[in-house]
Amino acid sequence: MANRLSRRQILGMGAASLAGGVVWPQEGYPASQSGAGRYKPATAQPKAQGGRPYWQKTYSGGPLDVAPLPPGLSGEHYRPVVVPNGAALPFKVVDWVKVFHVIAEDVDHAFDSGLRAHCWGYNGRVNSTVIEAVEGDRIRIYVTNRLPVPTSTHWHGIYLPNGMDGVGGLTQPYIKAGETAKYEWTLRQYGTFMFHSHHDEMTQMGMGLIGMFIVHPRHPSPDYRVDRDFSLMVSEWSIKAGTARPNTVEMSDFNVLTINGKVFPSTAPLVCKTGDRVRLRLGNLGATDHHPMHIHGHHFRITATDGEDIHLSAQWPETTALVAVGQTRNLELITDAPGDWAFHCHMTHHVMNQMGHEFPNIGGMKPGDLNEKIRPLLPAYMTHGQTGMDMGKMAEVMPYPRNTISMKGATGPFGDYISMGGLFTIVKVRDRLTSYDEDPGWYQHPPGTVALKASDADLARDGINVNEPSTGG
Ligand SMILES: [Cu+2]
Repeated sequence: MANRLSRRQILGMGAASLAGGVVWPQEGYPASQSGAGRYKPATAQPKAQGGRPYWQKTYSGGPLDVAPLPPGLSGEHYRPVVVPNGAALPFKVVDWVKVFHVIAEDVDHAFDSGLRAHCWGYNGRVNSTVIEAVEGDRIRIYVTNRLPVPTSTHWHGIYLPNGMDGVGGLTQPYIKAGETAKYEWTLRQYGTFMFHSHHDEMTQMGMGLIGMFIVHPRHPSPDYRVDRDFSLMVSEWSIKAGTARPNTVEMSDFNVLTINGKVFPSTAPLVCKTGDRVRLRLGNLGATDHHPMHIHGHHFRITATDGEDIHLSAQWPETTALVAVGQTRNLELITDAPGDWAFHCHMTHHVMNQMGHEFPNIGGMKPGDLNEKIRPLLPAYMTHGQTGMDMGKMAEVMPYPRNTISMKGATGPFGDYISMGGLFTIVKVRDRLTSYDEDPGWYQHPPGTVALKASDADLARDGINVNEPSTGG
């Protein structure tokens, strides 16, 4: 029984905790140490018993009656995150309270220059409106519902009073069409979180009612400071070719995969300088798919989840991080290799644009003169994909319906097609930049560092006979 606390001890702890109230860590608190800057109860935590530590942290941010701190201000207390293809929501300060106004509404959204759809979004943007605040801030968020149906807004991963949790029908009444609800609490943690509709989620999140919620630490450790801090929300949609409204009934066959509501080539590049410390904050509020996000030419460390920072000794080096539905992951790296580096989901179907999947597998089929026979009837006909998906060629010759980006990628620096779409963007690392806000164009490779067609001289020097039978190793 030595390892167990007596009932009296437990009651005593509770009383001490209540009497002691709660304080914030003092200025200079080593936030990178255990607890990572979160505020702590004033009373001492119970020590490990019998050499066997037992769970002693708070898992919900501790007591609610913490006094707010002065509003943390951009430039003074934090460096704002970068939101490619999006923006942070403005706020005003009223009597030390940060006041935000979230508006759920119809948005005519462009996923790319070739595809628009009638979506729902927050404050005129789809998936790319970010709420940004600081640990210790008192925040008041008004949510105005301009949709034709009821909604509610959940603050995903955030410690708050139960009645502010935003689960329609469970913790609050619906926000009916035309109504405005008021949420208010004090932020008692920092990290990468999200917000989304929590009423008829399948429809409302599928229509676009999702966003990132970034909370900066009140006392950041030196480790927290990065040169580039990107907020990236990934999601998935079903929009059949030729239509202009997401099909939210779809359960598995998604064909438009987005970062901050955009597909490649409309995803804004992540512009960095050589040697920058870079944080990629990823969130996934898609319907059903988890996304293994992969970087080229570098590796990153997974430094935090939406639960908490991961201690340095436990950070996991990877080139691919799985971001499951409902998760956030902070990835950190040093961009020390100049170039245009792909950063994308590694599920091959998630880097395609608006592909339909309802056709037979004709890989390896010999179409003969089928194309020529059919073209008098259908001038742009091409047998679909017998040697793969040459998207550039298909985009040129295939007759697609209006408002469709089937197979669309982009022409790259060598004049060839980059056969990617969807969950794909480019980390552009440069030795010199005039501005982080401008696309620096394609990378200019130093001479001799591009894989080009081998010359006859190369082949002769190295004794490569391109016609010799392959040995199979
Ligand atoms: Cu994916």
